[in-house]
Amino acid sequence: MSNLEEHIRIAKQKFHQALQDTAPEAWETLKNTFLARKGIIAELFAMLAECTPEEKRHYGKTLNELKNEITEQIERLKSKVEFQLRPKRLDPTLPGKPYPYPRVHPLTQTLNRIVDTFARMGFVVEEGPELETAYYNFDALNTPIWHPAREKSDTLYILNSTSEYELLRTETSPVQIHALEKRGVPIRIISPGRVYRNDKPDATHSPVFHQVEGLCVDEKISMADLKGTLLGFYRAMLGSRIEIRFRPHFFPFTEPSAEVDVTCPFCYGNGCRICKQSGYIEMGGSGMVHPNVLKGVGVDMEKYSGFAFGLGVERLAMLLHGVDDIRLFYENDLRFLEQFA
Ligand code: 2NM
Repeated sequence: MSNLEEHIRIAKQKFHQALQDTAPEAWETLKNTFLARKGIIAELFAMLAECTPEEKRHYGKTLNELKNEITEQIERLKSKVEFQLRPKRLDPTLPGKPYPYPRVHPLTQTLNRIVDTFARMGFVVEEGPELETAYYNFDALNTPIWHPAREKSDTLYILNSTSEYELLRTETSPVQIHALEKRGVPIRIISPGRVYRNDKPDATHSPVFHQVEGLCVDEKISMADLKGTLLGFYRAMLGSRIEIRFRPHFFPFTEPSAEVDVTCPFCYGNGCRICKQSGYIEMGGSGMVHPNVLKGVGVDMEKYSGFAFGLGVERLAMLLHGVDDIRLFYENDLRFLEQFA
């Protein structure tokens, strides 16, 4: 069987050629071709059957050496592939993945500025529940039982577990009643927070919005203190050229009451598209705390008087940033929010 030597030589050559031509990932096809039960090496071993004992010993040894070499090479390929596919370990020298830069929501930015401004004027933040009783939201605020604001077309009522009606506060004024009960007078607080109205959403209305109300009760507090406080506040928020204007109004909880306008920060009173040529923009309400409100919480009215005011956070944020639809603040569209870096 002298041509067995030639077959072995060819097989060896074939393997080295295949090793060069085969992608490492395809190591299994090499293994099948050469080492499988009916592969090339097995075929060569089968040819030993027709050899003399001396040839068997000689070629058997050569064949075993070739088989070992092929096995070793294929194993090398296999471990190379497995190494490349290994789970990647953490490389702390790699640059970090870009992470969205944290931004503060425009309403929160506005609220923070409002709170900071009043804080510098000596107001302390007071917070309270959003779920209220009619007593704190209406009765204690001198709102008569027949007042339209109490209708369920305006106020969102909730039947609680003991079958009594509660409501979602329509103002943050109930917080001020709680504070007066808890801390007494003198007091100088603002109460920022969420309030609820049974309103259909549109560009300027949302059933949930945010208010900041202020209350100052002390000896000899007058309407001039109210006006000076609001003037200082609006100038800090909108610029030192701002003036304010009080328009007589009615609120159950204040007497006298006034609506507060600021000169339009876009035209400074000359009239423009933003202020609809009026030169003014309505920003909130205010007044001297009604005697019935003070009486209700046991304040000595011979000694003390107070002013109160309320303003909408969304309204101010819209004015500051030229936003024309309140709903943009609640939709969480990043294309909108990312503009308030
Ligand atoms: C406003 C307008 C005017 C107000 C009154 C009180 C309280 F509790 F002292 F009576 N807090 N807030 C008030 C007064 C709120 O919002 C438009």
